[in-house]
Amino acid sequence: MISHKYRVRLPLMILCMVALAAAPAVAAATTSLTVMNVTRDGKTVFSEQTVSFQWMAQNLPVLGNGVTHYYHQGPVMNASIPDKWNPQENDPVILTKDYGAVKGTDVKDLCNLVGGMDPDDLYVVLEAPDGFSKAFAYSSVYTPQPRTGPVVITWYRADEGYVNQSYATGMRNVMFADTTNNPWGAHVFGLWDMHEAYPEGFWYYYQPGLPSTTGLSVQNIDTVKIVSRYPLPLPGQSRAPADPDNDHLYEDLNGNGFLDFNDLVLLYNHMAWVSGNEPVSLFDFDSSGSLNINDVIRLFQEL
Ligand SMILES: [Ca+2]
Ligand SMILES: [Ca+2]
Ligand SMILES: [Ca+2]
Repeated sequence: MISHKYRVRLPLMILCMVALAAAPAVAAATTSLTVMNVTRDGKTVFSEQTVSFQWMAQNLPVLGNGVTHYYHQGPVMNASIPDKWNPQENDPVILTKDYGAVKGTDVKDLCNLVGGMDPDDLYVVLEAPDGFSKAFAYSSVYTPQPRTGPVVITWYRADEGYVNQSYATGMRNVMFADTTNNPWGAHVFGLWDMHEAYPEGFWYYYQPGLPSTTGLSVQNIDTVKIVSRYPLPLPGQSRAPADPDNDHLYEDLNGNGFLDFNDLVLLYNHMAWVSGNEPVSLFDFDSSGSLNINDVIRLFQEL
């Protein structure tokens, strides 16, 4: 027998549950990051570490003072500005792209938790759980020019608090650019800053002909991935070794898509080079900890 009280409340509860189920998914702030160093195909992780934003705040240099505002520049829609790169950095709409008085951690310091990045590594990718991601060159992360500033993963915004409070778009990367060369003396990562300081392959366009640096800011980041240069193409090869069966061993040494006899010949002929230039774990087919003829024999048995 349902009491009077429940007769009233049950339909209300059901109504609430239906309303909740129908509500659109709202992205939630992320409060921890996994930093990884991976193979060039992304299939194999060399090292990884997961850190909370609190740990980052306590153990790594904090960038931002919670007072200074940082801005990016969106696409120039203003018809009175014909040069869509806007080298003068003076489109008034810039001032509406205020990412707040943020604090955060330099992506470089995060990369260094897993051994750091080398200039020859391919890039760093910042990823969100919804699949959105953006890639950054070594130079943008490790040797940024003042006009772009460091790539900072922010976990605090003065008007919203921390990412476990109301900073719902965090953790978010914001570039802490200097105040050149806009008319307001604001910290703006402008379109021309990107053009002059970032390699062309890392420029972002809102649509063809309309560059944008707001598009380089990823919300709700949960992964920082160094995509390394490894494995390297073997001497005389144009393609990098591959792992067709996804077991983290790279038996396709010539990178033609499958294991063939030429892969054995390559490993046999270049064993010393592979030992000296590649991460040995990728080619240690007999799990002995080093490379020798037994790895070639093991590969032969897989043919
Ligand atoms: Ca600027
Ligand atoms: Ca494999
Ligand atoms: Ca092959």
